[in-house]
Amino acid sequence: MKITHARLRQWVDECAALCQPDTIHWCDGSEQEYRWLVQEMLDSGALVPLSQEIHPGCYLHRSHPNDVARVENRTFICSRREEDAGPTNNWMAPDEAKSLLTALFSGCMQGRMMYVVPYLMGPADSPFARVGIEITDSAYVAASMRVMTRMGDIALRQLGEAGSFVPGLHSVGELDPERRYICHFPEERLIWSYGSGYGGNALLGKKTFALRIASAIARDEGWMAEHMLILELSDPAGEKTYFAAAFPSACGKTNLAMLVSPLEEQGYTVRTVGDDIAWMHIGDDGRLWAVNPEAGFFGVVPGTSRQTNPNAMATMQANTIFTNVAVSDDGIPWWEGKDEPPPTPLTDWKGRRPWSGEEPAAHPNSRFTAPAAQCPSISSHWEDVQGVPISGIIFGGRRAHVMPLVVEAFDWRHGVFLGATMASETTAAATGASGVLRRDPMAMLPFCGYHMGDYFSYWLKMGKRLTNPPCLFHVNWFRKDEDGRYLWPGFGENVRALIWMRERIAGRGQATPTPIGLVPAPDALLLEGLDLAPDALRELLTVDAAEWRTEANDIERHFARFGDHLPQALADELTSLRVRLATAK
Ligand code: GTP
Ligand code: SPV
Ligand code: MN
Repeated sequence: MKITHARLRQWVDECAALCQPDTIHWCDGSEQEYRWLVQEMLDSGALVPLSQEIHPGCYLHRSHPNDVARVENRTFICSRREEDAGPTNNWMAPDEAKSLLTALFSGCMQGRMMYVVPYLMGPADSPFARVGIEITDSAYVAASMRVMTRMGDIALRQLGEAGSFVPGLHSVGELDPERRYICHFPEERLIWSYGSGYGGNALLGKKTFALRIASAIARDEGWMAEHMLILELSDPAGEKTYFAAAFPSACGKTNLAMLVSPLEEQGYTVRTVGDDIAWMHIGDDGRLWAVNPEAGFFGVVPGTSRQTNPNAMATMQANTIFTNVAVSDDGIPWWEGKDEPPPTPLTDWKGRRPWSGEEPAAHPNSRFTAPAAQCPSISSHWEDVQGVPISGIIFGGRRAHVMPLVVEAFDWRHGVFLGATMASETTAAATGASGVLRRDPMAMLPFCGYHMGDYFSYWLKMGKRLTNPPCLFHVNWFRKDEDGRYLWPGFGENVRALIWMRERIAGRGQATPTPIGLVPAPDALLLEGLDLAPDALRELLTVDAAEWRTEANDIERHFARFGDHLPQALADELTSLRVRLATAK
């Protein structure tokens, strides 16, 4: 396709002059091109074929062992003013970032190919879709972008001769962790990423554009870019309710979006609209309408089985790039939590054969990259150009204690407080220690492209603009008993919490007020067919006032970080919580 967009051509020329690739390839997004990319990687060893009989079109990629997750400490918001990045982001002055990375990018593609990857975030022809262009020297990134986005000519057509696009320059560099920088220039709507080939660091449509840059664009334009799955719940009357849910990385979004309802016979089914990111706009009806900007899933593999997530298993059966899983001699991928025991001999994610058994065989953040259209539970509305109308927003985290199974906010403002004070144990999705409890507001701590305090204000403002706002909730599938066992079975059974939320939205379900919000009244949860000890249920719904008084103190410290950017309304919510707790048992 002829490139008629002058600024695009100019930017590509500038990047080529800087990086000095041997050749430049403009990706058209065709099947034939994808096959060529795969062949190049098979030849170079970047991909290993899996059993083409059992897993047609499936390959294994082993990333560099020092490059297996997002790097939050190497991720920067390069706004002109440091204050605009806020206390939760790393900041670097734009000039400093530009000169530092210009030196790194200089000549970095010598002897290599530069791929120009045009891509569309959002359904084709949607008024909410946006164009990005990623320049990369990684065939793995180019191939992954074809799965994860609508890539190639389709994006160039949408761009036309003068449309706007978000440019992103990426090089794997020398994969030196000390020379790894993921830089965002929110005012310029520009991304520069150097030194990583992994996931959210390198597939620039995802976290860097669709969340960090898009959150800044959305604030300026009156919409929302959120780290949320989107799902469709059908009830026995055939009515559909759409939920968006924000859980931190590796805390259950993909699983909830794809859940198989144990209550299908009773008429409750779930369909998938998106598993990671929601772009939401206010409709003429005063409701919030969400599109999934992505076209594929970059999902966590460990823990996925026919038992826990059969839809994900079916999705990754074919045409999937696996990253950092283990593999048997006959090309069958394996990971911790798969239904079958490990085959022997097994080659671990680092390529060591046989697997010693001392460390996990698959990396805890190993992933599958697969087209969304392959998901058996994909909703017939997943590519609707106007999106789907959201009736419930769910926040959630991974908390062994304190937080009940499900809570409904008293109103929007209180719901924003629940989101702003969310906490969760860290996971392998980012480098650093796992299992450390941290506040992760709206699951956006690593992804908000501007000051988090201003982001809270923006949420409050959106609530005022929505004449028909969604109800807000908080869930926790991960509460544990004294012996460290999960109290709640999770996965498909989570539909029971969704059904209660759906009933609340419809003005029917029964709730009991607690100091922290409304929990299901005794017997309000549909538990038919579930073998759950009455004690476990009681504990799952317990709000312990003493624990929560300690929690309130921690929330005060959390809020203190935001200084005078903290909206007064949220400080008032904390005061109200303390008042309610003071009179509680
Ligand atoms: P990102 O892709 O990093 O954003 O993660 P995610 O939020 O989509 O998380 P995902 O659904 O991939 O789940 C992460 C891990 O949590 C997997 O190992 C799942 O098996 C596990 N998990 C998901 N849902 C549940 C649940 O309801 N209960 C329990 N116990 N584990 C769960
Ligand atoms: C996450 O960490 O939230 C992910 C994976 O979805 S990554 O694309 O690497 O950010
Ligand atoms: Mn995610």
